[in-house]
Amino acid sequence: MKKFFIYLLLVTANTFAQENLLINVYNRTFTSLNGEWNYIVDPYESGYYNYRYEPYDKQSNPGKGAYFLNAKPDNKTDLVEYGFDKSSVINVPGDWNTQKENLFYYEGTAWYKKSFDYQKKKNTNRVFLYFDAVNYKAEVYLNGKKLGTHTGGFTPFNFEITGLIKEKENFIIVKVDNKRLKEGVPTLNTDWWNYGGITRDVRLVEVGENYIEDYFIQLDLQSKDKLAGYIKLNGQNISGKQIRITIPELKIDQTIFSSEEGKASFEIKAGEIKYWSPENPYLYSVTISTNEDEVIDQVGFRSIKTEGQNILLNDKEIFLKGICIHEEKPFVGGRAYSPGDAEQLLKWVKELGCNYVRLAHYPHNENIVRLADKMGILVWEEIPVYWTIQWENEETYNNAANQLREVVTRDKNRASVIIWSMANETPASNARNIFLTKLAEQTRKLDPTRLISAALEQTNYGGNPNTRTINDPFADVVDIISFNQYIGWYDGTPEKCKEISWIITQNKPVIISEFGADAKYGFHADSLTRWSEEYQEYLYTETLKMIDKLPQLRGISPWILADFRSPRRNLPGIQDGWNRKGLISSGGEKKKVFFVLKKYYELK
Ligand code: GCB
Repeated sequence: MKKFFIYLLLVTANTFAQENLLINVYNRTFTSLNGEWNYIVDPYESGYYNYRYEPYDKQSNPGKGAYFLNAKPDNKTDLVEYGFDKSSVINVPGDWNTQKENLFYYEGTAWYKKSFDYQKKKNTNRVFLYFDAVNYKAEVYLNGKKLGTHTGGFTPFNFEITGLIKEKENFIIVKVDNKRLKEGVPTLNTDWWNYGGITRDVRLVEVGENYIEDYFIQLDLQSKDKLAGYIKLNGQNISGKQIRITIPELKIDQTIFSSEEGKASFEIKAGEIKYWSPENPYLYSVTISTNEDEVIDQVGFRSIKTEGQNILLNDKEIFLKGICIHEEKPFVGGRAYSPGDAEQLLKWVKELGCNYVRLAHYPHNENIVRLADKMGILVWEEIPVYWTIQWENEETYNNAANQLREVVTRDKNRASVIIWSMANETPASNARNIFLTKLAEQTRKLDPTRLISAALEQTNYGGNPNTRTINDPFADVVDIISFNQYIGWYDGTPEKCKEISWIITQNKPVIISEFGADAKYGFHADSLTRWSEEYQEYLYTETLKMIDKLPQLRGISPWILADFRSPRRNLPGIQDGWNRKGLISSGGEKKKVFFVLKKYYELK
C-alpha cells in the first residue's frame, strides 16, 4: 500500500509545469546551493532509460535503477547499481570540462545530487528552486519527484517546491545533458566550447504567499520625465492588492492597485531624473512592495532609439565603441560565471576605452549585465540562433523563443542593455526570414523599449567583388543593421581592405558586429605572416581605415576581447583548441592589437 502511494505521487508530480520566472533573485531572500555536489557520469543514460529504452520518470513503477530516486539497498540482498553518496564531487557552479580532466571532451549526461536541510523563514512562505543556467538540458527532481525539464544552456529557470521541501534530508537530483542536437539552439555546429554542467548559481528563493513575481520599470517611451511599466503578482490573493513604488531620490512614493489577474500598469511623473549613460551610470534604488512582499532593485533610466542613421542615447547621438566577449574565464579558460570573472572582463573593456560590449553568442550570466549597469557599459545581448539551425522545425522555434523570453524577462530592467540580437550569421531563406521575423515580433511585444538587431552577413554589390553591401530581407525588420565581415582574414589579406568600398542603401544605423584575425601571443613576424601579432595589428589598421568610410557607421564590436576555446581550432602550436582572435591571450596578456584599438577609440 505504501509503495502504491509513493508511485501515485510520482506520476502526478511528473505533470508539474515550469513556473513563471522570478526576477531579481539576487535581491530576494535566498539560500545558495552552490558548492560541492555528488555526480555520476552516465554516457548511456542508464539512470534515465530502462533496458527497453523507456524513461524511468514516465514509469509508474520505475524500480531502483532510476537515478532520480537516489535509491539505496534496503538490505544485503537488494540490488542497486549506483550510489550518489560515494560518488565523486564537483563544484557548482562550474563546467565539468575544466574541473575534471577525464571530462574535458565529454558530451552527454551527468547526474548531479545535492542533499540539504531547510528551515523556512516563515511557515506560509513559498519556496522556489532557481537555476541561473544548466547546459544544455536539465531534468530536475526533488526528493524523488520530477519538477520539470529545461532546455537551453544560458538562461535561468525555476520550479516551485513549496509542497515538496522538508526540514530534513532533501535531495535534488539533476540530469544534465550537453549532447549537441541538430534541432537544438545552438545546433551541432558552433565555434565555441560546449561546456557542460550546472554552469551558474543554484539557489532556493523564498517569497511570501502572494509575492511580486515580475516588474518592468523604464523611462516612458513618449516622455522623458515619466516612468512607466508594470508589476505582476503571483498567488491566490492578488486581485485589488495595494502595491507601492518608492524611489526616494526622485521623491516618488506611488500607490497603485492590481487588476483581477494581479497585474498593475503605471505611469509616474518624476521630477529631475539623472539619466543613465556611460559617463554617468546612475542607478536609483527602487522599492516595490505589497503588504506581503518587497523587492529592491537598482535601476537606471535612459532612452534609446534610432533616428535615420543615428543611434540616440538620451536623445544624443552616440558611437558604440565596442568589443565582443565570450563567456570564457579570464586567464584559465572554462565557462565564466562569477562576479570576479565579470569584473576582470569589464576591467579590460574599460581599459580598451569601450562604452559598449556585444555579449556573444548566447545570454551571459546576470553578474556581468549587472556590473555593466554599474560601470556604464552599453550591452548587446544575443540568443544562440547561430549559423544554420532548423528554421522549419517548430520545436526549434519554440526553444529559441523561450530562451529569448527568459533573457528578456531577466534583464529588462537593466539600463545597460540596449540591443536584443536575434541571431548570428544566419543564411537568408524564406523559412529563416519567417523565423527571425517572428522572434523580432515577440521581442518587441515583450520589450518595446529596446532596439532589435542581428549579426548579418555582407555580400557583393551588383556582382562586383570589391563593392560590398547588405542584401538581406531581415535588414528591413531590425532597428540597427549589424554585420560581420572578415576581409583580410577569411577573405584575402589585410591589403584587400584598401580595395573594398561599401554601398549600404538602408537608411538605418550600421554596426560592424565582428571583424578580426587570429594571432598567437608572442609570435612576431612581418605583417603578412598569418598568426603573428603583426598580421593582426595590420588587419585592424587597414580595417579601421576601410570602415571609417562608411557614412552610416555608428558602432563596432571587433572579434574578440580574449582568446576562447573552440574545438574547431586545431592548428598545433598556434591554436591548440583556441580561437586566437583575442586582443588578449588565453593567459591574459595583451597583444599588440589591443593598443591599436585603444588608440582608435581615444580618437573617436
Ligand atoms: C564568425 C562567428 C564567430 C566566430 C568567428 C571566427 O563570424 O560569428 O562565432 O568565432 O567568426 O573566429 O571565425
